[in-house]
Amino acid sequence: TAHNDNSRGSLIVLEGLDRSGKTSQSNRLVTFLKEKGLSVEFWRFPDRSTSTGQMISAYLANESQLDDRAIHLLFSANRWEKRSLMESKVMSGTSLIIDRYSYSGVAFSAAKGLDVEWCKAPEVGLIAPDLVIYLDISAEKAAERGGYGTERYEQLEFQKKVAEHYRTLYDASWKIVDGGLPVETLEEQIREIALGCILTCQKGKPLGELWH
Ligand code: FDM
Repeated sequence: TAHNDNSRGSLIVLEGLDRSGKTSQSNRLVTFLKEKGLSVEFWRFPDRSTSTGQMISAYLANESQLDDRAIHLLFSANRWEKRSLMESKVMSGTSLIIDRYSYSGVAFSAAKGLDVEWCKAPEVGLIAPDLVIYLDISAEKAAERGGYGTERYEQLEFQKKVAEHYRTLYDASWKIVDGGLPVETLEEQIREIALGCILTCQKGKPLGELWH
């Protein structure tokens, strides 16, 4: 993976249900890419460190109540806050491995019954990922993995609805992997897919925007 000085990095998103293994696979991928000498950072949404992130965090912990549309827009604003930094990182050659993005935004809010097109609208104009790796696992199987925590949304029936909505968001940037595979097998698959993407971006594939 030769890296010339002005080639751009990649925006790679991992998506999936709660307990699908996204976070640990994201971390493993970041470690691997760093060991290869690539410039890479791990990001996640929601980014709980900003002021919108703190409102989101309180909502998820059931410490505050918010209208479904209000929280949806906060999640979106939490991504908009990071848009310019994201663009400058990627354009200066750093790849970002991101745990959740606009697909979580739409799938979780739509699972509450909000209109999908309404949910997508505030995401339009955010940077489109070069690659979305979807860790496919049934809600039942995810729930068996040591159970859910206590946050809002960590419930079987709700997660089933989220899975249905994720399915409607698949597009050409998606690669679906089997979240039920052994960790190392999955890690290997993800490495290969990610390296392919990084190479394509280095060769000059333009950055896109959601939601075209
Ligand atoms: N979530 C996450 C949303 O509802 N909308 C969003 O835009 C994003 C990014 O927040 F249940 C939900 C998904 C999950 C919760 O995510 C917190 P983490 O990955 O557990 O922090």
